Amino acid sequence: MTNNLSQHMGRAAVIDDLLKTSPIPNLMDRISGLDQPGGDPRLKQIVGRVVGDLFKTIEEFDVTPAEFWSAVSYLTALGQSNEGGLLAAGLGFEHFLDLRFDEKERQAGLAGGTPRTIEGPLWLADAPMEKGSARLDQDPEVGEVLFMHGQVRDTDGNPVPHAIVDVWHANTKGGYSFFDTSQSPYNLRRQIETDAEGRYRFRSILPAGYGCPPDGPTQALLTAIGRHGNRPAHVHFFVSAPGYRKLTTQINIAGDEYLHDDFAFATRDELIPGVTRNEDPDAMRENGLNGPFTEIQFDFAIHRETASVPDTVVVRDHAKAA
Ligand code: MBD
Ligand code: FE
Repeated sequence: MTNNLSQHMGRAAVIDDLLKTSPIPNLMDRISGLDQPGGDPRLKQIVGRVVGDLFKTIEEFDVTPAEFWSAVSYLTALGQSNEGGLLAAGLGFEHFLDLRFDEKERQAGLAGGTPRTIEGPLWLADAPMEKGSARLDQDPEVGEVLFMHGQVRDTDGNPVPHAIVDVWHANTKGGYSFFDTSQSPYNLRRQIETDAEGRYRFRSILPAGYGCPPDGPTQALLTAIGRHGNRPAHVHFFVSAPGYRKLTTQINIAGDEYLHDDFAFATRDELIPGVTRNEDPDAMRENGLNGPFTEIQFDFAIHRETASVPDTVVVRDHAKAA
């Protein structure tokens, strides 16, 4: 360790010496615009830090020009295939942002409530709005019927009527409508307004886990570092109501082989509800079904708005149908 550390320090010094051999004086300040009056001061600091850290990485690992240019090509391909958000999840950035949110809430004394976990890159704005209950599966796909229901409450246990439960999940092949054009727009996506008791309910089909596109740049990097690109089966939620902090979360389907091996690091113990398989013929008939179905009961606890903690509404680019 001492050796590593001194090697590292030695290399940092090497970088400074190397930069001084440049004919350009104050090279780092010029790269990041710090020697210019215009521009965003915070962005200058961040660009300078990131570029400097990458210079150090190149020096420390003696990165070859061929390796460097392959990384540039990689980023180009990543953008062209629109997988930036996918890689951000796979490299743990999105989970890391969650950890920072959690910590800020802890420091502000906010405790309890349903834990957050990552949004992921596959939400679609403006899913159809329904009151109280909804059916999410609108395409003729055969899958095990899922009934999910519960209540939205505040952290004191009071029901939150007229909250919006925005729910989205994959089909039985792990694909998300809109992004997977074999599905109709908004299949397996709805916004459900909770009733006067804060309750929501939906009928859908059990999702399969998600796998990164096998020929895409995200999977290519994961494979190159010996990782898989799979997520356990899950259902996403935004839960929001006026005067409350927006909750971004997911539930995982227990029993999935990737439950504790999610490539996006989103699993949390409190987000693995009990899953009941109902094979009672009377229950099937009552629900208009002729086969067994799965039931999940899950309540959400959301926090009241608090000025002392950063807002949980995350601003990021989102897909929008037509
Ligand atoms: C998903 O369905 C997902 O939720 C995440 C985080 C990344 C890729 C696909
Ligand atoms: Fe997902």
